[in-house]
Amino acid sequence: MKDQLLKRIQDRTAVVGVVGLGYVGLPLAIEFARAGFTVIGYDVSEPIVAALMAGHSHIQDVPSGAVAAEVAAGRFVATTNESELRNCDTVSIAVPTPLSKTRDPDMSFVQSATEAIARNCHPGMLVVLESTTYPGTTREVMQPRIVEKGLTVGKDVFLAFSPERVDPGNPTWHTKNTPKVVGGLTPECTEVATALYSACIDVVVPVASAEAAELVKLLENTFRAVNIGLVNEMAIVCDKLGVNVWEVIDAAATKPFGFMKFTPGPGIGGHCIPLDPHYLAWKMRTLNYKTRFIDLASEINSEMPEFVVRKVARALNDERKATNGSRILVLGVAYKKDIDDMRESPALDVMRLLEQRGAIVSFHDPYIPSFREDGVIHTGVALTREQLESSDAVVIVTDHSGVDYQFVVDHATLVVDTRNSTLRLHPSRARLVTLTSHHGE
Ligand code: SAJ
Repeated sequence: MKDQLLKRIQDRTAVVGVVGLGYVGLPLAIEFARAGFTVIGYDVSEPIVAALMAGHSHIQDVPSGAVAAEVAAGRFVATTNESELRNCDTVSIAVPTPLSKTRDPDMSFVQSATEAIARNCHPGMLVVLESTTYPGTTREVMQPRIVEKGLTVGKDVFLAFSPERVDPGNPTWHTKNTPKVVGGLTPECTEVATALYSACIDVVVPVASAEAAELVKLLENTFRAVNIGLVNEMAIVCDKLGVNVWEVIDAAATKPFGFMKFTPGPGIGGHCIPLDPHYLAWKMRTLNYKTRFIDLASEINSEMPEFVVRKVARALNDERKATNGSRILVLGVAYKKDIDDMRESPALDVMRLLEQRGAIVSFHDPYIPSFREDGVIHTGVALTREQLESSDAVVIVTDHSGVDYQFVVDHATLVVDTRNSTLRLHPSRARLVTLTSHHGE
């Protein structure tokens, strides 16, 4: 079975399946199609499937032209019909792995995808899980469903984990040129999965097991969460000492070795960094171990929105204004610069906390004209001179590149800058407050 599948991968006659056509699955499907495979993309969303078949991409990093080209060439088909998976020789799963409100893994999407594949799997199939999850998922959650069909892993069916490393909006690193780690449940599984990804990704890095591959991803993202927590704590330290944290970090970053720059901010957002480390923390709790770095980083990162709101309140107070009743414009609400994604954005916390203190909050984000939260549609305002002049404070929460910050500081009266976007501007009308402008309470 293994040799037959390897040959079909080699000569591109293997039919490649991708389950979940989001910011991970769609770029991957397009790369497989470009490598010459026939690709079947399965998603539960009718609108997404219909749009893709009409040549429209819903993912910022995937141009519609790229989708249209592969659809027109007959190399990419999107479908909501799970029985199409029966025609696939390989299936890569890229579905969400959110956390529940109690910070426990929500494996429902992975389980549904696994069930769909189990109903349609056949001897000779390779299944690769890409969704970020706790170590052991591939072996403990997926394997039992697949082998129920009487298939033997490593012999007539192959199971592996390969973490996604998509960095939305990154102009340099894309699916094809970002090294891909692969770890199988058996050496044969690793071999087959390595052959598949080597067909469309420049560098593939096999590791000894699925658990190792699962942990690689969690180390990568825990590394980020912990280091962001460190610089956020440094911002609190600098605030209390009256030192500019950005100057300290930029000067530390001149060290040519042994240092990596991270920047403080209003908290962390996105579907990865705030969540992924909790998958590891959860798993280790089941083994009676407390992952203290993860918990501490999460604690500090989660308190940054409150830190920002206290900073705003303090700055208004300096002008004998209460937050209560003040008109506050939040500038940039996406979870990070130059993208249109709101998931877990700290801006949502900042706006909610300001409103809880009685502020009248509006927002402007060039990437997000409006967003829905808890069933309510929030619509942004235009960044006009009147809007700025009528605001008691403007809070820069996400530092999109395309915003004219000089225009902002020329017309606002007070600007609280949580991202160091106003560093090199000309002197202006507005009073500028940064994360560490005041001596802390
Ligand atoms: N952030 C900071 N300070 C920093 C870096 C980030 O406050 O120094 C904040 C950002 O504003 C954002 C959050 O942290 O709210 C996450 O930012 P991120 O840069 O980690 O970006 P993500 O979550 O979109 O994507 C990350 C990937 N990013 C990078 O490596 C730069 C990568 O870790 C993963 O491929 C991806 O998560 C994922 O899918 O796991």
